[in-house]
Amino acid sequence: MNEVDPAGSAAAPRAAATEADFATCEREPIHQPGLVQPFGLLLFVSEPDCVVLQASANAAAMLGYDKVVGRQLRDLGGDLASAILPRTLEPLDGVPAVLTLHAGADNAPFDAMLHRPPGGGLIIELEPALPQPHIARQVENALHAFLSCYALKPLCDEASRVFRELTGYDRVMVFLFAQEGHGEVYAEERRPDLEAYLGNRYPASDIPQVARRLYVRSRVRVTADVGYTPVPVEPALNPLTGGPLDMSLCLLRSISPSHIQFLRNMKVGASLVCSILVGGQLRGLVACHHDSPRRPSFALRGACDLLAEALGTRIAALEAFVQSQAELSARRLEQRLVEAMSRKGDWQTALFDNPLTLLQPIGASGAALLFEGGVQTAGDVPGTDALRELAAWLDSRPRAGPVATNALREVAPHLAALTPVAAGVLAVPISDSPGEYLVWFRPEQPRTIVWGGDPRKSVEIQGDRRRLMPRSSFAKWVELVEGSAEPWSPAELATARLVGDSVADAVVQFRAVRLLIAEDQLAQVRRQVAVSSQPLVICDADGAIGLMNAAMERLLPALQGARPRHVEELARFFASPGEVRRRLMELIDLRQSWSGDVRLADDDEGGRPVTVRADPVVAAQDRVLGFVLMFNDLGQRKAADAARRRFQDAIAESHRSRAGWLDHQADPGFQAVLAAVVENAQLAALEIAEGIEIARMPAMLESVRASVTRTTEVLEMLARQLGAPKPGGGVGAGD
Ligand code: BLA
Repeated sequence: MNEVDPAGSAAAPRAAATEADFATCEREPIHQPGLVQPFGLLLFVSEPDCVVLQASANAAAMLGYDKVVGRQLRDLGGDLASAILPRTLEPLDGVPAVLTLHAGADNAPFDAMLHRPPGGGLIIELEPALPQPHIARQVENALHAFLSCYALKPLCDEASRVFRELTGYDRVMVFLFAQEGHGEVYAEERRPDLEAYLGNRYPASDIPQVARRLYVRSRVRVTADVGYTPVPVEPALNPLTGGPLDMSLCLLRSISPSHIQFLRNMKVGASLVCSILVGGQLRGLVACHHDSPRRPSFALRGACDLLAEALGTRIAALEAFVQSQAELSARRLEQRLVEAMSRKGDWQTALFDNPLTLLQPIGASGAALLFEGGVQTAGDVPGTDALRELAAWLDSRPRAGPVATNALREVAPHLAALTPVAAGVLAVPISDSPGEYLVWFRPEQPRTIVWGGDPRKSVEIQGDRRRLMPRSSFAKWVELVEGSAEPWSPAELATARLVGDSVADAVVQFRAVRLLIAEDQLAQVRRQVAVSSQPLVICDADGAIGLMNAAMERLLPALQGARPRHVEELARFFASPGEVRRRLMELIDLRQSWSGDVRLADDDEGGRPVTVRADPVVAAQDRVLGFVLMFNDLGQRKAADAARRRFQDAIAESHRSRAGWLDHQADPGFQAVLAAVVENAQLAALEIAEGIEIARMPAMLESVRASVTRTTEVLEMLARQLGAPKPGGGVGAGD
């Protein structure tokens, strides 16, 4: 899990051991010690002729001969050769074959194991036969018991109980490795008078990596008598390979002296240890210790092998279950995000309206979303400024999936003040933009760690040499760990990653939708601006013209299709280009607004006057988005004003000249009609002046004026034709 910060190991002891000390341990070729334990004998024979090439020094005596090396297998008594021969058809390179046979001068019963080491030949291990206990029933019950455990702790408790009942050893420990390498006695069953090791932690160096690698292949190890004297294999070298015999899969392999020393220091007389493999990886050991020497039968070893295998499988199943639960809760959250997005276009409240769904799957006490400069939080979190500092720190790190630590101050000392609420930080990026994260928090939890002996004391100085030595004191050594939170589990990390992925998807979707909406709005506004009668130029922060509307193009007939690209290019269309350019430069470079009168450079019309209003458009944080330049054709305005004046004059005039006569001579009916006509015309003129484009105003007013004049003339003509006024009569009224 390389994206996970090594700060997870905050609780590892500052062991005085150096790399070099560990290297010495790691270099020991424990799989080819050239020695066996004396509770059995080893023969290494050639194939297919089955001549003994190497043998443990105790072999001849145990079989009752002078010597065995160089002899045919069939000359070594009993049914040794005939029992073994049929089994040699099997590959025997991964799992040894187990059989019972008779051998030696006395035709004695032996339990035998048979396998092929790398480089060829057959290794035969013989142990004086032991009565085989009937344990099938017990094993079956144990398997059922494992299957009814739904959490790791009860499962391991059950395992230690089952192993102790089955093996009868004084102490059984389920020893689990942490990701950082150290191990912990996670479950224990022991003789009541023995000191408890439950909960003790042991540094990684107590079980070197070479041993851990070996234990993946050889699943059961027996130390029948810790006080044994190792027996050499003779001759020392394997004639087929020229090197020491590879005894990786030998049950009789002599155990490393370092570990024997360890067991002696621990006052252990015998051990039986099984590997716990989860998904092919060594996750821990079931270690059975006995006060006095003890040799387990083949059947018992087989049963232990099987149960350890079942234990590993059950752990894998439980972890898969936890994982699938985590995935389920992440999926539920995703579902809510998707729903909220499509219903309200808002995914953020979906995350925060029910904080438990965000916090519980990760086991966090607080969470914060940092998105587009905003901060949303749930539960216990640091303050907003601190969150931004945290985001800046996250930004400064390589971007590769989640960042997790359970001791923030160790990886980011400048954030040490956050320790009480945020010693544990688990952050997932939710976009490729800096500062955008979903972060979970855990508070500091001062803890005591009980080490099974001072973890720093495994180094001994011998003369001028430092050596890593098996511990001699197992007295509990308590370490107080501060500044750290409960570490994030692999399942929690996986869930966080899933939730982060969902949120990242929502963010992308959200932004895509927003882009569509913005583009639509932009197009709409662009259309509106484009058809506006107000001449207008819009340019970006550098002065590049983004939009010049049709009214502007009409204002500048000199353009003739040559569209200026930069706002400064507009200067040449004005009568005083130098002045205009200076104003435009001040606008773009200094953000100086400009409003004033200028003249256009079209000399045929003698330079129409226009007004200019040019302003920068400033967004948040003084960022200039661009500039808007609006023009007003003073020529048009002046023409319109003149038209309006002409209109008023004309109306007044026609009223004076005609109405004079009408007023005095005409029928009062005609007078009322004339008043209505004038009023109507004036109203029309008002509407025209307010409502229509300034350029068209003079013509419209002129037409209204003309029609009023005509109406007045017609009226007067009518009045005159009708001759003398009819007293009290109206226009055609009543007839
Ligand atoms: C092996 N060390 C082991 C094994 C255990 C431990 C369980 C595996 C033994 C087996 O599978 O048979 C350690 N046993 C423990 C611990 C407890 C326990 C911690 O019961 C606690 C209750 N050991 C050291 C040092 C070195 C070392 C300092 O302490 C190195 C110099 C070496 N340990 C070491 C080696 C082996 C080992 C080399 C492999 C033994 C072998 O399989 O040959």
